[in-house]
Amino acid sequence: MNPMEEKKGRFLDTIRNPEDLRKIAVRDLPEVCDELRDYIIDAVSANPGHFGASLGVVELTVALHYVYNTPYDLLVWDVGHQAYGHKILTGRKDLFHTNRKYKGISGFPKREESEFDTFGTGHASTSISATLGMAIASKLKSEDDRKIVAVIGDGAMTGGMAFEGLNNASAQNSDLLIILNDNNMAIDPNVGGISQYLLNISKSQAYNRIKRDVWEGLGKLHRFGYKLRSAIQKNQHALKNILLKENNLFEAFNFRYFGPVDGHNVIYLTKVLRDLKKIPGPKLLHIVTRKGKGFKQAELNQTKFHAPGRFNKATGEIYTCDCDVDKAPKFQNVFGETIVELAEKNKKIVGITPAMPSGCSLNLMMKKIPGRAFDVGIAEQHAVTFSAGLAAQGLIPFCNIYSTFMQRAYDQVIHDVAIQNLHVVFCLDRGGLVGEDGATHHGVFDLAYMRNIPNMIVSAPMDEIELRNLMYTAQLEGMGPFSIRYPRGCGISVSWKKPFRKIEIGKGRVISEGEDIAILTIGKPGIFAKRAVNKLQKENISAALYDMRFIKPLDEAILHTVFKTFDKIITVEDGVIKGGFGSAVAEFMAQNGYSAKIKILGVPDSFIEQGTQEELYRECGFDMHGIYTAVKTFVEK
Ligand SMILES: Cc1ncc(C[n+]2csc(CCOP(=O)(O)OP(=O)(O)O)c2C)c(N)n1
Repeated sequence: MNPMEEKKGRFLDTIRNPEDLRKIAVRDLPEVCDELRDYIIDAVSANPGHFGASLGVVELTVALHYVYNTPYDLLVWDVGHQAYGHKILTGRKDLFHTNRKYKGISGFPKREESEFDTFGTGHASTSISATLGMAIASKLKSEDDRKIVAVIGDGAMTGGMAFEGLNNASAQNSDLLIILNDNNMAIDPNVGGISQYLLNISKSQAYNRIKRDVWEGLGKLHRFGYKLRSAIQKNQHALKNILLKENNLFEAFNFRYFGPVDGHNVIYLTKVLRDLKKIPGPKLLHIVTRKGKGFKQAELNQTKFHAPGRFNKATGEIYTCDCDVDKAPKFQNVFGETIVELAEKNKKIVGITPAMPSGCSLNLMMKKIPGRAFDVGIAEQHAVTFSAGLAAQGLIPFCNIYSTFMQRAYDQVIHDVAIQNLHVVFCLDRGGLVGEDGATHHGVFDLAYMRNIPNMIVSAPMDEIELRNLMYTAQLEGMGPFSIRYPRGCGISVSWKKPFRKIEIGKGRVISEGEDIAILTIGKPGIFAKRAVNKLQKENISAALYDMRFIKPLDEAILHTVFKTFDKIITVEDGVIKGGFGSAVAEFMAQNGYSAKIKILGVPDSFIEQGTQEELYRECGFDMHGIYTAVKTFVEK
């Protein structure tokens, strides 16, 4: 049963789609917003997901679906983590209790899920390019009455792609509305020149005074430009720097800039949007909102409540996860604590993250050694080339990027780092199947996309102690590009703070000897394989287990031994089968004239949706049970 069924909402219960919403009187929209907000709080406290961002855009969501003729008018949510209200208003209220669950609805907009999800998202800064494409398509199809709107946060606005979109949109002069949702936060506080610029506009008393005069007092928005200019003339000194076309960032891009307006006044927002509908050409509406609006703890602790996990909706207390109870550390914390330890000894070490300081735990270094750890904004390409620059001058950057977001910076890895053989250490967090975030976020491609780059060392630790030792090894003098990928979540070692040990490059290790079959693993699946081997042993199946540690260079000594000893080999990886670790082993076999039966366990050639990590490991067949079954059937054949 849908646990939300009992929740009563006078208006929300009547809204099956935006058409129902449009039947409600404007004066009642604040109540609709209250109900929608309550619904999100109830749902996300029990079934975790992204939280603060959706609360912040409740009024905007209601106003957009109220004013625009969705789904004919096209609405694109950048990143899409703030689209819960949108999902609830567009026919998915009754399914919302399955949000992010296995076989449930996705936590992000997804085209195949609803006609209201006009563009799939998950990674930041794509909305302007996507909506520009839609606007041009509408023009070419002569659908002149179709309106197109992108909603982008100030965090996503720091991504280079957003500016590539703005630049191109200005050349196309297309009919497009970009709504910039400015809450001065990414997941952590937003950083850089853009956020400062937006803050300056929002906080300028002179600007806000004139805005009142012009916008509310003098007349209609579509005459805004003219009225504003005459008002500016009266207040020239104070306003010149803020509003003139040459000085307003967005106006300089040929967008007409409107705002900032209060993004929590739903009635006013509907008025503004109605007016903007009448203005042709590229427009940008700057709204100011509060992340977590309406839930006190989320407003006060915006980073924690970005995606808090389960929490008590009455007290705001966040329930601890199983790892905390077990005291096994998360891999990200091992990274965070280890980089501080290493950087305190090796002054050349610097840390870089593109907007994920708390996600990857580089915030520990930012706090302890502030001058040497950098949050560069949602800018993966820049993060890599910035690291290359640091390395070119003799520093040793640890560039920590989630595996899935590193896809953005592939050319920078090759062109700026690998070709120049620069000593940059890539720490790819969230490698493998990440769980509830689903297809857009699984870090399953990195082993395949890193191993074909010359000069690159590609490694994946099986547990926390291995991660520490690989990080230690990677910062030693004489290294080049070095990639270390590790998964989301906890490891197994409760006491992981052992003294550092150098790991020989390209050297794997024997976990257990065996006779019937060899299992070769890379990364965390080695833990599952170890459990499978123990279980098989009780059934008198003797499997040798090797944790290869490196996918490049491969441990050829181990491989020669394995191919000489066994005719049945299973490889296991938490990544795509095509081009990954198993492929590397098969290539080795072919090139060295061996023959054996190889079974490759990993992620198949399809996009894996959301679920718990355990559910997805099982689906792909490389959890403990999957490995056990694969070995058993292989051996008994
Ligand atoms: C390319 C990319 N890098 C990093 C992320 C991780 N991420 C998800 S939401 C977010 C912050 C977005 O901030 P903003 O656009 O201002 O939206 P808000 O959450 O403040 O509403 C980040 C960094 C991502 N989704 N995509």
